[in-house]
Amino acid sequence: MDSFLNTYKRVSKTTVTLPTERVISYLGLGSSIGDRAAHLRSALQRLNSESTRVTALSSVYESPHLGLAPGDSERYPPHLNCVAQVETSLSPNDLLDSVLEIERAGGRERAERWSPRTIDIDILLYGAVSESSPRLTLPHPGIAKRAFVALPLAELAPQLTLPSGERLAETVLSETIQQQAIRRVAGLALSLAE
Ligand code: A4P
Ligand code: MG
Repeated sequence: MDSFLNTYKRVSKTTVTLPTERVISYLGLGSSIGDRAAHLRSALQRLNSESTRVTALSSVYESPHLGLAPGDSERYPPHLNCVAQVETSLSPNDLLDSVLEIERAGGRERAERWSPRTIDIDILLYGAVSESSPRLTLPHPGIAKRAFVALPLAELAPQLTLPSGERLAETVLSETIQQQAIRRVAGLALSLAE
């Protein structure tokens, strides 16, 4: 019954309902300060709503802050990252509003770009949508350059083809990805049940 209710959007107080088209989207989550695993869990629980169902989760990965300048390792602690597959009835812009709100609820403060964060959520892919506006670029331009995105995403969708024409399963074998220091955190499985 729950899944039936989630598939149909009530449009009036009468019994009229319309099917809601849902799009598969992949979100990259990251946390680098405080109880990082707890920040990821809270964000996933907030994400999992009537409009946006979390349908699959990758493993959790730990890696040093990418873009670290020499001597900055204390200021920029290592991140935990994961990827969530969601099915959403929101438009790309509404999904961005929703993830920005979840970042705010998770204590995210924006100081400078790339600053340490309790929770960061990027929209990696939204169906097959390809667009670029000052507010939103889809697919996210960092997928093929960042091991902390490409590895967890490839767990969930190795068959995905990036705008370059490359399949994700090949991307993860590239030198760019393979040379980055990163580890899968064994024994830290995220689930919505907690
Ligand atoms: N924006 C545009 N496209 C998107 C999209 N596809 N998804 C805009 C989400 N947002 C998108 O983001 C700034 C603005 O980007 C948003 O308001 C939205 O309008 P932000 O989250 O405020 O800024 P940011 O995260 O500091 O910068 P940015 O460019 O998003 O950086 P990233 O890509 O998040 O990278 N190292 C490790 N190991 N793990 C990490 O997670 N993250 C970063 C930051 C650097 N190094 C890291 C990690
Ligand atoms: Mg971000």
